[in-house]
Amino acid sequence: MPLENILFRVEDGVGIATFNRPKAMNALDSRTLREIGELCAQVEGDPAVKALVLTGGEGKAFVAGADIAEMANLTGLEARRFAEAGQRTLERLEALPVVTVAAVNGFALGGGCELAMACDLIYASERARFGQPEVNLGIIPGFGGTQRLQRRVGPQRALEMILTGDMVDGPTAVAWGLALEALPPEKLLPHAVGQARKIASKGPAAIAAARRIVRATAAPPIGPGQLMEAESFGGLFETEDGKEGLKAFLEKRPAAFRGA
Ligand code: CO8
Repeated sequence: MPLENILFRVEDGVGIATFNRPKAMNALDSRTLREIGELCAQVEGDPAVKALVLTGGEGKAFVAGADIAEMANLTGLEARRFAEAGQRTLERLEALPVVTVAAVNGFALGGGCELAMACDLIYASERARFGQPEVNLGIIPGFGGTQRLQRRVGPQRALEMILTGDMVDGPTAVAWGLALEALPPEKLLPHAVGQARKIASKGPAAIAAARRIVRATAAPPIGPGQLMEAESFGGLFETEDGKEGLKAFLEKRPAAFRGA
């Protein structure tokens, strides 16, 4: 499958994947999700790629979430399947044999924040905005956000972000442990690629072992939580509020939730 919504190049052993769907703020539609799978296949199959950096380039967005236009008319079952497909894709990204680095240049919202959190290391631009704004749409995170966010920032902060839908800037993300550093925009990608290149220069078996051990022991597995997340995510698409929230975004008006 040719990559259209992701530009991919390899420089000195570091793969640089740039999301490139500017008309929708790099939102993840099902094609882009499949392209992330294809990107993983390319990295898995190419020993010349020793590290992977994900970025939204110089635009306003890293990735502004799952594609709301595509989600708006899904049934509960279809929404659950879409959430599961996203969860599997991010698990595959997380399981890549090489280190993964997110260079978050701008909006990393919903599925975009979840995508960044599936990477080993997150560096942010001072202009970055992280958030899980799904409640504004009458739904919840569906690509593992209820699980990975609390493992990064602790359950209380995660709950605050998920319940308010508020965005946080790069420096705040650093203060909370969501990102490692907040850099001036022009320094972000060079820094992220530099760190990736440094790691890529070490022994691959040592890097793989360290990643495996830290991952396996840092926190309980996310599988059971992701199952609950996908079930609830699908269920919310059957509610009036879920339908209203998604429709309101597309109609550029505030949602009128009724508790139904
Ligand atoms: N999906 C589709 N289109 C989008 C999205 C998105 N997530 N985000 C932005 N766009 C589009 C806008 O509709 C707009 O299109 P158009 O020009 O045709 O009107 C264009 O991008 C530019 O957006 P704005 O005009 O809104 O630009 P602003 O600079 O005013 O605002 C924001 C930028 C803050 C990023 C704003 O666009 C926004 O709030 N976007 C939505 C963010 C959001 O709610 N993300 C979460 C989505 S839900 C999710 O990710 C759940 C993950 C699990 C999914 C499981 C699948 C079933």
